[in-house]
Amino acid sequence: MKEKLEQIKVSALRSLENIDSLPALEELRLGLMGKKGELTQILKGMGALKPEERPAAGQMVNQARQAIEDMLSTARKRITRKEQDARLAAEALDVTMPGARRAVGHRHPMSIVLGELADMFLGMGYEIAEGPDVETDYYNFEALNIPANHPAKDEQDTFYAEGGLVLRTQTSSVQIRTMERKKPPIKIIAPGTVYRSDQVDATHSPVFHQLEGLVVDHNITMGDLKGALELFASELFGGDIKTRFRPHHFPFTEPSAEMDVSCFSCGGKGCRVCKESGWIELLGCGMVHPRVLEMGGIDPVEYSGFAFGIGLDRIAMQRFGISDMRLLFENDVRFLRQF
Ligand code: 2NM
Repeated sequence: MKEKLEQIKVSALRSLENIDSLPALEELRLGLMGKKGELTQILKGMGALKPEERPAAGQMVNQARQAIEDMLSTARKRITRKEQDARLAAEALDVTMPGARRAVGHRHPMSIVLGELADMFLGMGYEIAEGPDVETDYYNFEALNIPANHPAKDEQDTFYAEGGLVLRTQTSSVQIRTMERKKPPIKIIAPGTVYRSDQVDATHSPVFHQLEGLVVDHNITMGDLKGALELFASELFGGDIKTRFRPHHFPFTEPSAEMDVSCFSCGGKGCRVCKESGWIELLGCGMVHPRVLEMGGIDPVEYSGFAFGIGLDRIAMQRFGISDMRLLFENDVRFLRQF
């Protein structure tokens, strides 16, 4: 029996060397000390011994069991420690690593340009006015002295919505609404989205952006208009820029003009950018038509005013070297990320 017990111990020790999980350890324990375990069998077999042999045999079995329990306990500690080490290694966190960068959005080039221009006018004392994109025929056309038979009202040019409403074709409706609400002095800009039923190509889009301005007070003259817009042009393009005013026609201003700036690409000598003319058209302007003042509730005998309108999309394209206007509206993040 002594040999048998010794053999069980040696074999258990050997098995333990290859065990590295708790379930496998439990399986080994049951094989030794469970109901049908080897040690249990030996204990059961003690009944067959002579009474005088039993105390010594019992002591031997108990010693063997104690030894095996110690071995199992040592192995259990080793396996638990190893499993814990593995888990800690897997969950290890290097707190000195840089964190995952949060994606930061970019400002749209249109917003950048609009913000810069708005800042220039705010610096000259203008306030920002806003109004609805969907307008009545009255505010979009009639109050601006655009007669019923005017070609701009054609369905080819204007988007008509139900109930005689239109998508505003310019932001001038905002100026009329402001005149109705406020007594002069009025000094506002109205930036915003406008809509015209244009064929889409690299330089035309049915959705584009304008910044219009309106100044109404006593004794406002064409000199005030020129001073304000020349100052604006030199802020936008730098002090060396030259300007010129060409006569033009708009229904809502009289007289009307377009303002050109000397070509910022060639300095006025003539190049492809300015189509060899040395000049680039920047904006439309004029003295507010007396009838328009009147429809805004302002007495044209007491007051006068000037107004202007600038297309923002072309300025953004020039400013950032964008060759196709459609890029401004597609909102492709590969494009937008560049600003
Ligand atoms: C332009 C050109 C000239 C303009 C006129 C008005 C209003 F409402 F006061 F009559 N607002 N904006 C105007 C004048 C707009 O855009 C090229």
